[in-house]
Amino acid sequence: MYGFIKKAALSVGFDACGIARAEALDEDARFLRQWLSEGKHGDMHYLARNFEKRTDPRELVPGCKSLVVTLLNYFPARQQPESAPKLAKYAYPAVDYHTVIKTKLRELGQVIVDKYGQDCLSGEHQHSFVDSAPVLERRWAERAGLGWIGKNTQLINPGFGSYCFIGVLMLNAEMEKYDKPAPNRCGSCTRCIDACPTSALANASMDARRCLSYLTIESKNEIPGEFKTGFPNLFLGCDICSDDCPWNRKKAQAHSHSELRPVGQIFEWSEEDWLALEEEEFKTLFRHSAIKRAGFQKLKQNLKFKG
Ligand code: B12
Ligand code: SF4
Ligand code: SF4
Repeated sequence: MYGFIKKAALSVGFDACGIARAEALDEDARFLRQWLSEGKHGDMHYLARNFEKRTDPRELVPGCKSLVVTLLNYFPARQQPESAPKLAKYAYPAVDYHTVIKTKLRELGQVIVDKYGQDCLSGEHQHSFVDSAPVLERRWAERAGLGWIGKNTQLINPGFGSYCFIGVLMLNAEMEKYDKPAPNRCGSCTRCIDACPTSALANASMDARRCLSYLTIESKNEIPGEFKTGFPNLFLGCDICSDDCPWNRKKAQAHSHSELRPVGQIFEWSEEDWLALEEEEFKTLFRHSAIKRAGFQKLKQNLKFKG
């Protein structure tokens, strides 16, 4: 079953797949509790909910015995011009990655059910997850041998770096074997910590309240004035600590997933074009895109936030 699932994941279009045994993440639970108690999650209150489910997948999906973890490389072949305000690369595709990955996970689930029967999935529960459920996806990817969690808190795959989305399929079946966690290969490097313009990273952990990705996407409030000095030329998400990581510099390779085709305009538009963008056009152009999550008003606010 182990070998069949790993092959099937590649055949539905994922770039890598690993399988981990379902168990409680006790060490992560301790870390997460502390992280939350320090308020490092900011206004992302959902991270404090469902603590038991978040730290033990068997609480989320009763009967879960194995986690099939998949990676989808999203490093783009083309990037925005240097002079334009930057979107993080995850937001380039015209179709939101949640939709793309959910579709592939469903296909994978079906291939597994066709071969091993419906009992592989637990009853009426949801089985496939990407981003929006209480699942510690990076830790599970690490446990499934797909890479390690770097000092920038990103999952780094030794073959193609960290520009990859993580998907998880929970199964009601034991495997004959499981993958082993990959060793951490950050070594003495501190490039991500040094590159972060807001000092959001320390001790392989993040204070999300200081992260530009949080401030430009997740936070409902205006970006605090203290970040004005040296604010980089970006307006939605942040890739600075990923761009600077030597593993991405050496290993990132352009994806060839047609489902992740970018919105063409992002390569043409200057700052003036972004500022002139009206809500109706925004809604049409980005109707299926991950940019929608931040919303038009937030995008405009971010564009105007300058030091
Ligand atoms: C909340 C969230 C954010 C927040 C907070 C980020 C953070 N570091 O927690 C914000 C908005 C800042 C964010 C930003 C980004 N995100 Co985000 N985010 C998430 C989300 C929804 C939950 C993450 C979470 O649980 N955070 C809580 C912290 C405490 O958990 P954690 O960092 O995973 O740490 C756990 C372990 O690593 C461990 N741990 C961590 N540090 C330490 C230290 C010690 C000593 C110990 C013992 C344990 C330990 O304990 C923790 C609890 O288990 C996940 C999806 C998911 N459900 O997992 C996506 C996810 C992590 N994000 C993703 C992406 C792509 C991004 C961005 C690149 C987007 C962008 N370009 O702007 C940036 C990257 C910023 C960065 N440097 O991490 C991808 C990551 C892919 C990858 N290769 O790693 C995910 C997995 C979504 C997906 N399905 O693909 N994100
Ligand atoms: S994403 Fe940007 S702001 Fe957030 S930790 Fe990385 S470099 Fe810092
Ligand atoms: S920049 Fe260096 S320390 Fe940071 S994640 Fe990459 S290898 Fe690790």
